Amino acid sequence: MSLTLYGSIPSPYVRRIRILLHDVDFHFEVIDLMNNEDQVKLLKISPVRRIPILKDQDTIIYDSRQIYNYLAKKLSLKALTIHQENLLTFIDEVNDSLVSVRLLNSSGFNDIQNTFMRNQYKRIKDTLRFFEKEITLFELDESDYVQVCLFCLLDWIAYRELVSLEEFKNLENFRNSFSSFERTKKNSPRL
Ligand SMILES: N[C@@H](CCC(=O)N[C@@H](CS)C(=O)NCC(=O)O)C(=O)O
Repeated sequence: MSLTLYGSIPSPYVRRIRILLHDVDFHFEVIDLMNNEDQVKLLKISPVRRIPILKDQDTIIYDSRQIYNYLAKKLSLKALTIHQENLLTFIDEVNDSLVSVRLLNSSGFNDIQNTFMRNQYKRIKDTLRFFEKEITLFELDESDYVQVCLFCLLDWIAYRELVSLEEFKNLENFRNSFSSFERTKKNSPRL
């Protein structure tokens, strides 16, 4: 298999693709977003400098959802339904809000009363509350891509200590169960 995945180890967007490719032979090209040389390497492949990026011979794909859709065809996986796409959009929204909050915090903007910050935290909490209920409808399935993405988000939140998950008991149970699968253990950001 001629697949190369470019990405960092802690990124939840990258981890979902690594989990998806659990049974597939691929090259993982580590990009440390904090490293200047890696930033130069990244700029050579993408002007927007976001990861994950997948390269399959002459084909290059720049977004995790597009990567899923590409791999679903290539590997004969199930296409996502509209409902699954919607759940994925909710997961991505929380992920993006947390990436923004983290960047602002590391740039010294810690004022959580600021309108932008307040809006991000509202979105994050309300969507986690939504999934706290929604998850009761899921049957645990390590090959379900939506569950994979939700797990990557929750485990990244826990790893980076971004938001307390204490009030989300169902989500915490889900995260613990998912952590025990072989396909999630080997790409933990804690390794
Ligand atoms: N919509 C993109 C989001 C990817 C994304 O935000 N990746 C983050 C890492 S978690 C990134 O590349 N951040 C670099 C930056 O913001 O400079 C996807 O689904 O692939």
